Amino acid sequence: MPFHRQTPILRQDWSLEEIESILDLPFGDLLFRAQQIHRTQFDPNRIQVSTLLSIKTGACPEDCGYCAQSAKHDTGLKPERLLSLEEVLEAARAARDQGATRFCMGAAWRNPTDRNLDQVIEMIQGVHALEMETCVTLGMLTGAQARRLKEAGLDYYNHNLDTSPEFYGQVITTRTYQERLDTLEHVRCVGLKTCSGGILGMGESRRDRASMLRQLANLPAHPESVPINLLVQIEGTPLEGVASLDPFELVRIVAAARILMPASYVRLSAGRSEMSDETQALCFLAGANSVFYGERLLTTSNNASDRDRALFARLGLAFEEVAPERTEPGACHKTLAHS
Ligand code: SAM
Ligand code: DTB
Ligand code: SF4
Repeated sequence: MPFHRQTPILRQDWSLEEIESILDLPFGDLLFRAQQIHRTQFDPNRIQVSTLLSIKTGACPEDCGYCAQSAKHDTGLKPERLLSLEEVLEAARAARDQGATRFCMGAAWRNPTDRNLDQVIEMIQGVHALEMETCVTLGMLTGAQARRLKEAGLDYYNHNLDTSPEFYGQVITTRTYQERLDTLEHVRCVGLKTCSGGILGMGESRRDRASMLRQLANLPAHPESVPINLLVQIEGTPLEGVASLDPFELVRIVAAARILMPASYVRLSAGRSEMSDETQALCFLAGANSVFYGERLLTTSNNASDRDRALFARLGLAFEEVAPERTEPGACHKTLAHS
């Protein structure tokens, strides 16, 4: 049966109490509500798949407490230079041959230099020529850098809020929450699609999780893509050994993200290789409709592609073709004095 999308009701005025009461719903009621909304916006039996590649690994000056790539933590990771254009295109072709429709390139930078951007732009153009959607995550951007990326044909920029503003300082001290919001504004205001989400299981409270969702859902335009990562614990990072999250809490957060941001893709991101098939299936039922697909994330392993294909087949989920245009380019309500 062909899928007909309804006009979404989008709100950007969620209160923390409203979100907490959504999260407090009986599990069945929460999933039912998320499913109802999901089915007004998406074919429930299709999943969007993106493949990740770390184009520049390690030696990052930031101190993000979860990250294998911070130079401030002794994680044993070997830093690598920026990959060559040919290395990137070879990986993109392989991802395309496996069925991925979007290729996401990540760099361990606080922010790119203009010279870095010249090189990444060649990669974006090369991947675009393979008829894949492009996404990059390069750290903080100026308005002028965001504009250059847009002009180069980039589709998505990933920049996660990662957690609540209240908990942020316990995880990262080398940048502020406001700096994250500023980059998101630059990205939105040049008409790039935004990919922004966070990480669960870092020792944050339920209230922090609600507060992070509130930040995402109350942005001037909902991110087109919302990655929900489960912390991948890395030896040598400050967050190694933190108590693991109840899988039902993960499912609840996915469901709440779906309810708050009905038209956004919700991506079940890092941490899938530690989840059971049943947990992943519950997340898809709760409204997750995108995953990272391919054997590796940035520095850690992802689910094997054949395990993923088998799971999707068991659930009757088909890969989505290149996503149709869903939204008008980012509503730009400038709050910055200059960009
Ligand atoms: N350096 C850029 C930045 O931080 O924006 C881009 C790359 S960074 C690795 C991209 C995102 O990966 C982070 O914002 C975080 O959400 C996620 N991430 C990094 N390490 C992770 C981990 N160990 N577990 C889960 N997510 C992680
Ligand atoms: C996102 O939200 N998660 C991805 C991507 N965006 C860049 C990164 C996950 C990294 C997991 C840990 C690692 O492989 O180093
Ligand atoms: Fe650097 Fe990004 Fe890792 Fe933070 S998350 S240490 S900014 S690579």
